[in-house]
Amino acid sequence: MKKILFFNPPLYFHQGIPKSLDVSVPPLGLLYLASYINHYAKKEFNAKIIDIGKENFSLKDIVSIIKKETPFVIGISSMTPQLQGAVELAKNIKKHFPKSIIFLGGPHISADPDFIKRHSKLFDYAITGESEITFLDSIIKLSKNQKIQKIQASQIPLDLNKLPIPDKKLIKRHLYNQAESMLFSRGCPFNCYYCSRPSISRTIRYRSTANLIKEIKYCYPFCNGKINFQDDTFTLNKDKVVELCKTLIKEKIKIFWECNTRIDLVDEKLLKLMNRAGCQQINFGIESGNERVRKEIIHKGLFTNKDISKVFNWCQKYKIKIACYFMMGHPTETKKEIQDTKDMILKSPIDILGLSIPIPFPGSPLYDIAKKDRIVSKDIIDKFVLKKLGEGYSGIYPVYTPKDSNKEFVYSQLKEINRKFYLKPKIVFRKIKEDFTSPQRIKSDFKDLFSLIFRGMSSRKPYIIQKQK
Ligand code: B12
Ligand code: SF4
Repeated sequence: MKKILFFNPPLYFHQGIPKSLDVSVPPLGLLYLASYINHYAKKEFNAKIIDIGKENFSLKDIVSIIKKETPFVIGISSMTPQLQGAVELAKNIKKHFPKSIIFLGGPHISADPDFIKRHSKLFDYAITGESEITFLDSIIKLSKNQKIQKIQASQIPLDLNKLPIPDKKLIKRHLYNQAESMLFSRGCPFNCYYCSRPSISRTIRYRSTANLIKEIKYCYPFCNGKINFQDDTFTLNKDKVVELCKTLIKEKIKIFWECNTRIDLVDEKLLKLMNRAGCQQINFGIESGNERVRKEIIHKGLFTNKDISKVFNWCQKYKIKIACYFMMGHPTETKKEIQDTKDMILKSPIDILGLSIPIPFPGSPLYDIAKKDRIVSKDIIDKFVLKKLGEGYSGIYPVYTPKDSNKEFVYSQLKEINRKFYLKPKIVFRKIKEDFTSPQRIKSDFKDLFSLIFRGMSSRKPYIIQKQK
């Protein structure tokens, strides 16, 4: 039996010690990959997952793990922000085990396939996109001494029902949030200008309601019915959502869930039904309070500010918490347009706010704009990876800010909005109430709240204003 070892790297290692964002969401992509191998090739392979940041493994610990496990193949997953960690990990493995076979996969390589050419000594192979089928096919070929290409584009799984349910025994489940991460669909057909995600997969596919319900039942004991749907746009196919909600209600499956979607992809009837089926929170990507910016720059649907208020009213009516993502500093955005975003955030009944500044990731249209505006150089990724910009990601990797409003202005606005938002009595009372029902959160919530009020930034996102290099 050949072992396959998957690693989720931290953001970076500092003197061999992993440094991660304070996150508590399991690596779902790796869970899918490992479960697929263990299901379809259980006689030939045994796949395991090591979440380095979560388990706090140093580079030294990793050498011991590899010595013990003697994997046939190693798979490293990486988003762009994790690249320093991924590269240091691969370097360390190659130094101690020069004959090891390392694959790179995940969001970064999918958006920037040329990366593998520039780092071919560290990574033997790379696969872009959703890789369950292509990765298994590749390790089977390698185990038969057949050749495979250095970089391959995945054959994406078209029938999601054929993917086994992610096996939670592959991770230390208790280390993560209680709410279970789940997917009803995969693929994103949209073109939001700041996003590189469609390079993983564009074709939209849903699994059957019965297949999803099987996973909900399997996970129920460890998540207590709390589910976070990680789909990019959960209500893209309203009929599928209606079918799911009706089944949950009919079968009396009491779950408490949240999902991501867009303002123009919900209506009153749907929200009412979703809430009856246990939906407690919707995360809306709004990104700007100004209609010109949304229409001309962001390309995230053609909803108006009136549509936004209408949807907020329905959410309040059906007691669904409103979480919103906004960004400030879009290309061509003026100070007046930033003010529109500020007004929308502070005057709307938003319960949870995610406010950030656009980050030019390779594979996104913003990356090309940022190159043209000389905010990023052609070799930004390699400089970032080799820590030439500094160690870590927040405050190190460049953010985009438009000519009209400089970086200091955008950050000062961001801090002011965060402070005003988190000092709203409604928000403070809700936090206190939530902490009473879940006391283990008190320490981190208060640390975060203080940080938001005094620094204007979450303690989880330690942005520093730094000169662009
Ligand atoms: C859940 C989630 C998170 C979770 C953590 C996820 C985790 N532990 O893995 C949290 C909330 C912590 C998070 C944080 C962030 N996230 Co996030 N996140 C997601 C989200 C919504 C779902 C991920 C998921 O489960 N996908 C489903 C699985 C099936 O897909 P997958 O992970 O891509 O895996 C498949 C393939 O990529 C491939 N694959 C993956 N790994 C490997 C490894 C090998 C060896 C191979 C061969 C293949 C392979 O096969 C997998 C199975 O099909 C995605 C959006 C999305 N739809 O993917 C964004 C996404 C991954 N996040 C993104 C970003 C930007 C962030 C943040 C930087 C945001 C921020 N500004 O702070 C932070 C950074 C966190 C960090 N550690 O550095 C971007 C990444 C863009 C990029 N270029 O890297 C995405 C794509 C969102 C977007 N719309 O752009 N995120
Ligand atoms: S931000 Fe836009 S393009 Fe990116 S995943 Fe979400 S909907 Fe798709």
